[in-house]
Amino acid sequence: MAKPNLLMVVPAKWSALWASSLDAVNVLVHGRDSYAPENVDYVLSFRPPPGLLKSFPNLKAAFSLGAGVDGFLCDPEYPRRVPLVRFADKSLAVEMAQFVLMHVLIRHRCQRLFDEAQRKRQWRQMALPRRTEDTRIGLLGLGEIGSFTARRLMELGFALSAWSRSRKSLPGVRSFAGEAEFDAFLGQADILVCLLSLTRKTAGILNARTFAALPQGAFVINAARGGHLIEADLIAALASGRLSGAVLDVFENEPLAKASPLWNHPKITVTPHIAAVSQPAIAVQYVLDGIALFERGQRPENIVDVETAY
Ligand code: NDP
Ligand code: OXD
Repeated sequence: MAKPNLLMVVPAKWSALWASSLDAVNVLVHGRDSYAPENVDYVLSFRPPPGLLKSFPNLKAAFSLGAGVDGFLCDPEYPRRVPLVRFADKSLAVEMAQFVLMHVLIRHRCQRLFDEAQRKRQWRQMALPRRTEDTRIGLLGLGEIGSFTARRLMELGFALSAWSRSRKSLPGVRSFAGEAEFDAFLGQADILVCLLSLTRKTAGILNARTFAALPQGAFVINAARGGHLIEADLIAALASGRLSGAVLDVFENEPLAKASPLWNHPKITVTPHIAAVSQPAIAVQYVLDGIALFERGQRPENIVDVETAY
């Protein structure tokens, strides 16, 4: 039987890694190899050029290199009959939890103050300004990554709540659901962590109205997508003191432009979309396993609902 053709629409460093390790499929690299559109059986990408996928009449499935699939579904011409499989590996949840815990602790333990004191050779002792159990962390999104992160934060003793589309029953996490409970959720979140999928409904959700509903001096971590944040609203909320600081791992335009005011804002920590990076070896296996299932007439887990867009 002929091997299926997998078209990789990925940066060059990825295609080199993958091409050598795939025996079960023929690998085609977009932009490098010539191919007939009707011969493309599967596609792997993070953000394919809009309109590309609809040009493959025999496409059997698309695989996302990331957990978020907004890079596919922002294409208004995405062929909705084609199953879209997302990379929802535990490794992403582990790495994201590490990222969130690190920044929550830097904030909670006032580490930036101690860095400053060290530079000035000051021996500056103090107790935590707020007890851990009184520090309320609000997670926007309690999916695969959000729920794993919530458990790790709870183990450290923080007070946890989460807002999602559907009601959750995760022990120790106060669940808020839907738009009707959004403001109540915000009103008790000292540290707001965005781990939502990016959809039409969640785009721009980190905006002036949201910041105004948080407790005075709240702290914001966005590790989901740049499209969740209205950057100008964040800068205004930091200037007015409504927010005390922010950590941003994701941006509307990546890489972040050299001229962006976010880079050297004194109250913002910028990281280059590294909160949870898909590991090539694990991702290779996820795609091979998924293709094997499709070829046997079965469907893998983690097929995205194109209606809800996550
Ligand atoms: P999931 O699909 O498992 O979870 C998404 C969560 O968002 C769910 O809890 C869902 O609610 C909630 N949600 C979606 N739409 C709404 C809405 N309209 N109102 C309220 N809640 C909503 O995704 P993951 O946890 O796997 O990943 C989350 C995101 O993290 C990804 O989409 C990606 O953007 C980002 N990410 C970022 C990385 C980085 O390196 N910075 C790495 C990996 C992921 P419900 O549970 O009720 O359906
Ligand atoms: C993802 C990402 O969605 O890397 O997995 O951002």
